[in-house]
Amino acid sequence: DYTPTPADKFTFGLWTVGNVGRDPFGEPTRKALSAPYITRKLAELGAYGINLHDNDLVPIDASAAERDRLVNEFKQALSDHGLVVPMATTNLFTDPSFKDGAFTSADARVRGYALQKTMLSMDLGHELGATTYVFWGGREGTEVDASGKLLSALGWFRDSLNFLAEYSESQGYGYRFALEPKPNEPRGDIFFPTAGSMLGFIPTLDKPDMFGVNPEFAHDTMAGLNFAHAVAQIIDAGKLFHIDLNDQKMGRFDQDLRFGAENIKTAFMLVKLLEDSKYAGPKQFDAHALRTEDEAGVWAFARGCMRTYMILKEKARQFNEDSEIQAALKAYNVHDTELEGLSSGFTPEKAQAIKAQTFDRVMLGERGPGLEQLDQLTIELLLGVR
Ligand code: 3MF
Ligand code: MG
Ligand code: MG
Ligand code: MG
Repeated sequence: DYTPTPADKFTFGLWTVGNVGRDPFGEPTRKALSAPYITRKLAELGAYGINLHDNDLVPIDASAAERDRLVNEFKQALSDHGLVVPMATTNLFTDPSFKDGAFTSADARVRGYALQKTMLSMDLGHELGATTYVFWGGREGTEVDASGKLLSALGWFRDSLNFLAEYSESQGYGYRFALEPKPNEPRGDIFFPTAGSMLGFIPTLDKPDMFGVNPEFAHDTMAGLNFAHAVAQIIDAGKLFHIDLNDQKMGRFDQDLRFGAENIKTAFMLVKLLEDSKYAGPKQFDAHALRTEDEAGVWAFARGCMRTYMILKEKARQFNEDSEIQAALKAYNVHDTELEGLSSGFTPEKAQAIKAQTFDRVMLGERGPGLEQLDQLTIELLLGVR
C-alpha cells in the first residue's frame, strides 16, 4: 500500500496541520492543536519530522519559564514518538513590527530586532536538533517603490545573512541555510521572487556554500511558472537544500492546497525529478487543510499529501520501466557519436570540423519527435490504465 514510514522523510510544519482556518475574510474554523498532540498524530501517520517557526511553539511574548516548559514538552513528545526536527525558521512576518520588512526594513531598529529574533530562533532550532534553517522573507518587499529602497534592501538582506552565517559558525550550529522565494503575498511584491533570483543572489554572499534554496510548489505556480523546471535548475546548481510541497491554482491567492490536489501532471514530473535525482533531504508539506474542514479533515489532508507522493513515486518507477514509454524516449533522443564528440570541449579543430559539417536543415525541421504519443502514454499511466 501507499502508507509512508519515517524512511520516506516526509515532514510537516507545525503551522500546517496546526492551521486554524483563518483567512483575510473569516475567523478561524478550527481549534489550535498543541505541538505534542500534533507530534503524536503525525507519528501515527508515518511522518519523519516536524519543522517550526519560533512562534509556532513559543508565543512571541512568552516568559522564559513558559518557553522552557513548551520546549521541554515538545522535546518529550518528539522522543516519545520518534520524530525529528530537521528544519527551523523564524516568524518575521506576523508581528506588526515587521509590517514593512524585517531584514529589509528601512528602520534600523527593526533590522536589529529581526537579527536578535533570528539568533534566538536559531538557538531554539539547534536545541531541537535542526540542521537546516529556512529564510522566507514574507514581509521583505514593497507596495510603494517610491520608498527608494530597491538597492539598499538587497544590501541589508545580504549583510543580515552574512551576519547570521557567522553566528551559526561561531556557535558551532552547523546550519545549512535555505532561502525560500515567493513572488508576492503578503507583500504586493516580494524581493527575490523566483528560484533564479535566489541562485543569482547566493554567490554574492560571504559564504555561498552555506546557502541553498527552499523552493515551494505553490509559489512558482502562483506566478504562472513551471515548478519542475525551477527545481531542476536548483538541483543542477547543487542547491536543493530543502523543499516545500503543496499545490495551487495558477494566478490565484496563496492557496497552500494538499500536495497533488490540483496540478497532478507537474506533481508527477516533480516527484520523478526528485526520485530520479536521488534527492535525499526531507520533503516538507507546506500546506493546510481547507478552511471548510474539521480536525478529521486535517488528518485526511496530511495523510493525502503523503499518499499522493507515494503513489506518484510508484508511477515514476512504472514510467521508467514501461517499455513503450522507454521506446518513445529512445526515439526522441537522437544520438550522433561524431557530433556529440565534436560539440563537447572546445578546441579550434573541433570548431573547424563543426563549421565544415553539412546539416540537412529541411529534414531536421520535418522530423516528428513523437511528443504527442509520449504525453498520452504518460497521461494513461497517471490515469491508471497502463
Ligand atoms: C508562505 C510560506 C512560509 C514559509 C515558512 C518557512 C508560512 O507562503 O511558504 O510558510 O514556507 O515561513 O519555511
Ligand atoms: Mg507558501
Ligand atoms: Mg502560505
Ligand atoms: Mg513555504
